[in-house]
Amino acid sequence: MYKLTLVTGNKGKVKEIQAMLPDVSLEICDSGYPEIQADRLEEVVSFGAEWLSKRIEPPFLLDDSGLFIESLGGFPGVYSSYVFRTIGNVGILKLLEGKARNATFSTVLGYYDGSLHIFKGECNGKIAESPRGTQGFGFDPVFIPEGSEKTFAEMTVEEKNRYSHRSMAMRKFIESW
Ligand code: ITT
Repeated sequence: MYKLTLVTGNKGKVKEIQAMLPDVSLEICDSGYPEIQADRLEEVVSFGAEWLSKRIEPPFLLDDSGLFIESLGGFPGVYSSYVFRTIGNVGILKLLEGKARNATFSTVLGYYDGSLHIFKGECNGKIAESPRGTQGFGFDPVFIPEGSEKTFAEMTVEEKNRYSHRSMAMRKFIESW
């Protein structure tokens, strides 16, 4: 069976990525990497991949994602992890009171096999009025993808993979692999 190292400490990402690679044995590396302060997810992934390439055996895959809310000027974006840990979904809903709710979820995957290949996926949608659902992780209870009435947290992994930013980036990666 083909082996691939996935660098993440997020078990939700592992489930979604494994579901799209049924014939691949994923080896999880949860040692992390420095997530630099940058304006774009691509920069975070490039720096992380470069740093990891000196420490772990290629090939490996890493995923940096963020939620970009239009009426908040793209916030939390590259700060999504910090914002989730601090104000969380409830804080996001408070910030959005009386504001437009359009948002985009983005994933940038970096595949490093001696050189770096970047794959980006985006999912447009809106922020729910209140959290709904118990599946998934992170901002899933408050994000409704275009074309659905459900939040990501009301979907199974397979359903979420029909819409999500991560699955779109994964499809691009799989095609090129
Ligand atoms: P890594 O170890 O892979 O870096 P992480 O959880 O720190 O895992 P990110 O920096 O990519 O991941 O994600 C930023 C935040 O956005 C973090 O709080 C995640 O829980 C959340 N997030 C990422 N992808 C998501 C998704 O598909 N659905 C909901 N929340 C997501």
